[in-house]
Amino acid sequence: MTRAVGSVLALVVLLGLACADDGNDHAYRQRRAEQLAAEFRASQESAAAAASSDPGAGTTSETPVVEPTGLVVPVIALDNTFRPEIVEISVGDEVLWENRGMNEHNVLRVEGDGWGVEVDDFQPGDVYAHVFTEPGEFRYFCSIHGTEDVGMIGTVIVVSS
Ligand SMILES: [Cu+2]
Repeated sequence: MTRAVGSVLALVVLLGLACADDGNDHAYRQRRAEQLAAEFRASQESAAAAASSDPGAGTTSETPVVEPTGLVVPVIALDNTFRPEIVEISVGDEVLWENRGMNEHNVLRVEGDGWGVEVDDFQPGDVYAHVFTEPGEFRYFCSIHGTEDVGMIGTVIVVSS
C-alpha cells in the first residue's frame, strides 16, 4: 500500500523530468503523468476520508500505518520563510512547525489533505505537529506569503526507514 503510493510518486517525478526533454511522446507522457497524479490524489482522499470517519482524527488516536519513532524534526516559520525549507525524515518521524515570526502564517499542502494548519491555529508562538506515516515527497506552502511554487514554501521528504 505505502510502497504503491511511493511508486506512483516516483513515477510522477520521473515522468515530469522526462517531459523536460521534450521527447516525441511528450503529450502522452504529460497525460500519463496527470493520470498518475489524479490516481495519487484519489488515494490520498480515500485515506483522508478514512481518517475523518475516526472521531479522534487529528489527535493521538489517529491510527498510523507505522509506530511513531518519537523523533521530532523542527521547522521554523519566520517572516516569511520556512527554515529549513526542505527536511528529510524517516517514516514515523514527527515534523513540528513553530511560528516564530511576527506575522500569522499557515501550512497548506500542495496536493491532497490530511495534515496542515490554518491561520487561526498558527499565530505567532503557535506550534503544529504531524507524524508522517507514509513515504513520499510532500510539498506545502503558506498561502498568505506564497503560492504552491514560490515564496513561503517547504517540502517534507519522507523515506522508508
Ligand atoms: Cu506566511
